[in-house]
Amino acid sequence: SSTKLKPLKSPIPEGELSVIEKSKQLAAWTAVDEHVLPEYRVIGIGSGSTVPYVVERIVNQGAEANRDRVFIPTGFQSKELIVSSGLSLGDVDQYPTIDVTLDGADEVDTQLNCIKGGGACHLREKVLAEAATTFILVADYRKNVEYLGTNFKAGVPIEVVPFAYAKVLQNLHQVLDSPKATLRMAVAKAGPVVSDNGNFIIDAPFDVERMKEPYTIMAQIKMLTGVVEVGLFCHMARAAYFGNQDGSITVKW
Ligand code: ABF
Repeated sequence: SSTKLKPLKSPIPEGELSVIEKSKQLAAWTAVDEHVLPEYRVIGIGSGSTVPYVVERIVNQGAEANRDRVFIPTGFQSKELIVSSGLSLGDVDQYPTIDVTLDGADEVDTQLNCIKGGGACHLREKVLAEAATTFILVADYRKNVEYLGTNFKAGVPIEVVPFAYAKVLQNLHQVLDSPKATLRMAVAKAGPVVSDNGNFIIDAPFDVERMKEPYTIMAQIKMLTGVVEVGLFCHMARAAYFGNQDGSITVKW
């Protein structure tokens, strides 16, 4: 299902934010207004460039509203965002049950399956998504697609233990029909990207037909020995909020 809400008056005067940034902010502000309820005490904060608008809106709820709340990060960037925003930081080992987690996505299909992990944080993101009673996605209009792989061409992010990365690459090339799977390299080829958990990331493109069954792909990859987590989140999100170019909001649920 999906619906288009009436345009929410943009919170920023024209010209101060790009259209994409404004659409991220609209999605984030609307999602917070609808899902970060006054009685919620434990809130999961995801990664990426849309989530700062989530935190901005939560801070706007006021010191009183946030006084007894604790915020759980999905990684180093998310932790820095929580701390720099003056919100109370908690750990998922202290708070294994989370009221609501809000996070970005690289792409979301009509069934709310999504590709996540463009920022190499999908293991902790999936932990917080699973620990949450309600998991909400926020994104700009580019992420709102019918089938995964439509816009996001980098492939499915896969976190692997360094010891097994070559073996997993071989499995992906020769068994799971992803011949272009590659180890994600850091900027300027300084070496492989290393996740917050000390693991490597492989990006595995699949053809659009295969991406119509993301759960099947996720299960096949997850079974490969050495794989820690797959950046396909299937049947986990309660709703997805997309800001549109015209200032309206699309909600999928
Ligand atoms: C994070 O946000 C990652 O899973 C994903 O790669 C990223 C999306 O980034 P952005 O919000 O900047 O589009 O959740």
